[in-house]
This record gives sequence, structure tokens and C-alpha cells, in this order.
Amino acid sequence: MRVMGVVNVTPDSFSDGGRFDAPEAALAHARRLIVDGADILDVGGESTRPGAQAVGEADEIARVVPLIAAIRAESAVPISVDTMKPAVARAAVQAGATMWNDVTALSHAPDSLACAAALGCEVVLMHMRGEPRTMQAAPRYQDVVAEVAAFLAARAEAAMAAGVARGKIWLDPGIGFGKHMTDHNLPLLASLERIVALGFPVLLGASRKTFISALDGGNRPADQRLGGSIAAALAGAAAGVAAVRVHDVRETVQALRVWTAIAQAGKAG
Ligand code: HH2
Repeated sequence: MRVMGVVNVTPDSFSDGGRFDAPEAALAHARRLIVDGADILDVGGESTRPGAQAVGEADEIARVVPLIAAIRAESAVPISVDTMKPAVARAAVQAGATMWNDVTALSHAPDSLACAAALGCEVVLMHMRGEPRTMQAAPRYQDVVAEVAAFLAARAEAAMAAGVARGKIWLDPGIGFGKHMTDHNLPLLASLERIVALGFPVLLGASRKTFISALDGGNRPADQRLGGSIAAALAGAAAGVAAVRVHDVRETVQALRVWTAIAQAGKAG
């Protein structure tokens, strides 16, 4: 199980907005996450939280590319870019990113699929209902797990049809993206094996999300959701996800080490 550490270079991300938007602060944060044991860094320059301001292509490139280049200059850690814009992904890959994490599953722009195929990088296809700005307006599903799985399978087919190699594709159920806090996120977290069974590595992003607060009194700010974030990461580990996307790398790495050691001791005994 790999740990992807979040590096947001945004003034308005829901959990750490504004803390790391200065270039030096973002680089220092990236260094910290590497020391803490991150296997991958996910660099994002546009917040996806409901109501966040849209960022222009040039501004987003100016936020993420210097940071990616600076990390690449001093570390071999794999770098992912969290963007829905093909031009940003292209610039990020040129600067040293090897993965395109797209919360729209390569559907935001008409040329997203072709761009991913041409770049030849890994791609994360995430499920979302609607658009970031509107996605939490009364999302409805008949069977959330079946619908998310069918969507992800279809997007993987579309990516492969456009020329993305099968071995480059990751899937992500998109916890908190167009999902009711408990009615939809919890069944998905309880049935991650069904997403894993699609045959692609699965990325799980549950860190600091609102459903954790909803299950813990309803009023916990993002930096007080560590226990719930770790509980969700361990549910992912038990279901066989390939990586978790987290803000608190050190604590998550420790939890996964202990969980893995216990699981292995159980098998050995
Ligand atoms: N969650 C967020 C952003 N990007 N990408 C994937 N693949 N999966 C996720 O669950 C996911 C994601 C939201 O978290 P964060 O980056 O902390 O907030 P913001 O989007 O406000 O920057």
C-alpha cells in the first residue's frame, strides 16, 4: 500500500487552504512529506472544494510547475499533478510529473483523453457527480456502489480506446465528490473491494473529508479529523486499495505499518 501526500498550492483548499501557497512554503511542505514517508506527492493548484474559485490555465501552471520542477531537482519521488486541464497536465509532465490525477476522469476538456494518451503518464480516473462547484446539491443514486463502479469501468474503457495503456490507469471512487456524507460515502468505503475487483490499482482519498466530521458530532474542523482519516485509510488497506491520498503522511504511514504487521502476523500464525 502506497501513501500519496497532498501538496496544495492553493489559497482556498478545504483542509489546508492558504497554508502552503507561497512557493517556499509549498516546497518545504513537500520535503516534509518525503521525510515522513510519502511514496508519491500529489501537487494541486486549483481547489476542488464546493464553491471554490475557478483558476485560469496560466495561473494554475504558474502555481504548480515551478514546485514540481523544484521537487524533481532534489528528489526522485514520483509526482502526480491534480488538475482537470490538459495544458496544466502537459506542463507538469514536462517539469517531471509522472501521473495525471484528474477528478473529472479525463472528461473536462474534449482533448483530455488524447492528451493523456500522448503524454504516456499514469492517470487517475476519479468518479464525481456533477461539477465541483455544484456537486453537493442533493446527489442521488439508486445503487451508489454499482453506479460508481460502472462509471469507472466505462472511463477506463474510454481511456484505453483513446490510447492510454491499460497498465497506466488508476481508479478512484471520489469520496465526497457529489456524494451524500453518510448515505453514499459509507457504502462506498464499505465496498471498496468491488472497485478493486475492476482490475486496476485503486486510489482512495478520504483524508479530512466532511463525512468524518458528520460521524463525530458534526462540527470538527478539517485539522481535527485525523482519527477518522486513519480509520478510512485502514478500511482501504483491508480492501486492497493500492494507495491512499492523505494530508497527514507520518501518522498514516505509522498506522499502515502497524496494521500490515498485524495482518502478516495473523497469516504467519
Ligand atoms: N480529493 C481532493 C482533491 N483531489 N483527487 C483524487 N484522485 N481523489 C480524491 O479523493 C481527491 C482528489 C480534495 O482534497 P484536497 O486536495 O485536500 O482539497 P481541495 O480540492 O480543496 O484542494
